[in-house]
Amino acid sequence: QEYTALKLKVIEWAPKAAEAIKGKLPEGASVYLCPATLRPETMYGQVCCFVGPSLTYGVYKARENEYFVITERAARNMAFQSIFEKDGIPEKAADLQGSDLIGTLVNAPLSFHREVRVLPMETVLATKGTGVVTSVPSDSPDDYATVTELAKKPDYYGIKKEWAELEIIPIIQTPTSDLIAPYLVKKLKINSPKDTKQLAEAKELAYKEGYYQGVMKVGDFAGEKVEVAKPKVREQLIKNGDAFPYSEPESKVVSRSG
Ligand code: ZZB
Repeated sequence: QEYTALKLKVIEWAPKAAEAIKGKLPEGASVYLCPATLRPETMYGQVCCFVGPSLTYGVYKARENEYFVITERAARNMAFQSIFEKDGIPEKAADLQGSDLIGTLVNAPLSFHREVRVLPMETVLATKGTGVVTSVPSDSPDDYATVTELAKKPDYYGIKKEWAELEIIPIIQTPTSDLIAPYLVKKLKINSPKDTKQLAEAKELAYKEGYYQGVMKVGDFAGEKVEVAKPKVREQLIKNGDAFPYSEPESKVVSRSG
């Protein structure tokens, strides 16, 4: 799988995360949460960044004064892809529990919402990508189901309701809708992030329709087909230093096509 790993710069740490990294990073270092995505063209629609609350993350040194928050598994992969200044064994500055990160404020490159919060997603897999997921509820049914659930029970999830209620802006027009994910979630009667079977079906439909029939509604490539715009948005993100290529070995268990 060839992912695009995005760099979401930490603006303000949640109190527990601040505590956990205290004294462990050089003064003035930049720290980024790095979600891996297959849909760089949807980055205009980011509304939050998900972590698995029960997963463990590390703060890894990428280069002088630059650190990435990702799973250890992802750090090991990156260390072999010349993503870090030093190849081989990744250098870890601190450990962070996913739950400690909830509420952290990050910058979201390209998004209409310049600053978004880190929120919990129970279905984040430790075995895929970086364990960090950027949330685009306009085009990802899983993301739409999760932000809907979070906004319903903010106290239960230990968040502020408004963190889960950022406006969902249409990014891609398809023959059925310009908000394909909410459309499919309603159509397939998906009530919660736990409806995993229907969500898998919705995801497949959203991928296919978005990729083959989608047209960009926003951004520098508005009016262009998604198929054409996707690599252009990716290049732009990488050129601006907001993202980097990250690949991981194809695994039967975690692959989308199975
Ligand atoms: C933004 C985005 C926007 C995504 C969209 C999808 C969609 P896949 O398809 O199963 O191979 N993802 C990445 N890492 C994880 C993880 N560790 N646990 C759970 N989900 C993860 O997975 C690739 C997509 O799954 C990634 O692309 C990411 O969400 C999420 F409009 O990033 B995506 C129809 C999907 N649309």
